[in-house]
Amino acid sequence: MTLIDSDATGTTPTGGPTLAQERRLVTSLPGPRSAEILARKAEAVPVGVAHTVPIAAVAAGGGVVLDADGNSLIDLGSGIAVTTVGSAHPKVVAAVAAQAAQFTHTCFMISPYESYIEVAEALNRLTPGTFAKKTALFNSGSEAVENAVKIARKHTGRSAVVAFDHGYHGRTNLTMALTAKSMPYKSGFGPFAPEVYRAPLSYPFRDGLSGADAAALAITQIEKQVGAENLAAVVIEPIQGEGGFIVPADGFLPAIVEWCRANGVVFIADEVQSGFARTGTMFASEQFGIEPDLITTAKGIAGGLPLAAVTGRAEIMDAAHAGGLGGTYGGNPIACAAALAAIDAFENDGLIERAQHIGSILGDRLRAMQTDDPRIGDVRGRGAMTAIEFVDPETNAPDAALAGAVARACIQSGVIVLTCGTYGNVIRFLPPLSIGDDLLNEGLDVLADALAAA
Ligand code: PLZ
Repeated sequence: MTLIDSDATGTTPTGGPTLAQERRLVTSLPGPRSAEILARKAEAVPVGVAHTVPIAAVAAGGGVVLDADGNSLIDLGSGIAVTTVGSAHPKVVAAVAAQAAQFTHTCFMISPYESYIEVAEALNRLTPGTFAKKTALFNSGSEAVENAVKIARKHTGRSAVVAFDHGYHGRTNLTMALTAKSMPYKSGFGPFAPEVYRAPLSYPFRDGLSGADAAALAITQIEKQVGAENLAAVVIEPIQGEGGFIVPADGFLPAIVEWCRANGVVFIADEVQSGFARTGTMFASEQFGIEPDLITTAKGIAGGLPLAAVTGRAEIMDAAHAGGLGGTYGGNPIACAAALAAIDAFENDGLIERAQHIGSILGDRLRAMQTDDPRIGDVRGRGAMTAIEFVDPETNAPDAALAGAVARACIQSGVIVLTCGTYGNVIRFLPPLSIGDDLLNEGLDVLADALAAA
């Protein structure tokens, strides 16, 4: 496993400084240097751009993030599921440096270059479904989702779009409309894009429904409140990210896909968070036996560089007229070089197996904690995308205060964890696949201590 060995040392291919793979706190957080930088942040950056870990990062790699005071934190967040191959994967670092020396930009809509086409070919090959596919590249997950909706509308000649309860699709105007949660994503930022409708999701821990029953409920609501003949697309995360790592009951997603096919509705899987080996398969859709018409990707695609994609059936992707899709930076050559290096790592460094292995450590340890502590109501997710939902053991009511307290305690002890969920009562684990087992286990030890103390 070359990736783990080389990246876990933190050694750069050019022989740069090594990052010790350890949790090390030399100050309380923030330390004095970070505090100084964060004070400048408060002066220079608007409050809307908030942060959860009170440090200023100066380096990251393997399974750690180093701050300006020399603290080394265990990374169980990957910058929200982005640095899946690691924060400084040697192949990515080398590809970025080489491409930057060659050219940084021409604009693919002006002078195309091969690396964009290679990324498109790789995504057409790697995404579920053996049908003919095409791919367009963008800069962010939100932009990919926006463009998937544009393509679906042009293809169908219809305008309505259905998203689901707890869904998260971005912060732009259309994707805010698609996103379910008001605070902090939407509140005060309307009016939102029209013709967006919401359907109930399968949420096994809370609705107790079979996949088939949950799908029937959603489909009836869509038929009655929207009408299939008006509907361009259904947009859904196969496993929800920000919404709480909700894994739908078996059969839910296939039933929705089948209904979409029967009604000429484009099924869009938003795999921005769940894609690229994170769940123990290249894409989460594979685990539910579905072949989306369109699939949106970003985050893990390019080892930390901003890149996103819409991949899907060639005849749908080609519905948009020439010049109808694009953007100045979409498929930037440095981001494409990084993506090709990351995809090489996903395919050749055993990262899918690594995600499965990390998932088994997370699952075993978190379920053991749940057995001892009824405040953990649910352990769910797949692979290196696993979470725990905190509840009041008597009533199952969401316990956001506990999730927040445990997350803050972990961070203060040098372990980066993220919360999520509509009710804010979920702690999610998204470690880079370059983290070592020891470090991951140490992170979970810290979690167990934080939980016991809370
Ligand atoms: N679709 C499924 O998870 C981004 C955003 C966090 P962008 N999720 C993290 C935050 O507070 O902004 C995301 C996602 C899914 C779309 C997006 C949007 O991707 O690259 O952030 O635009």
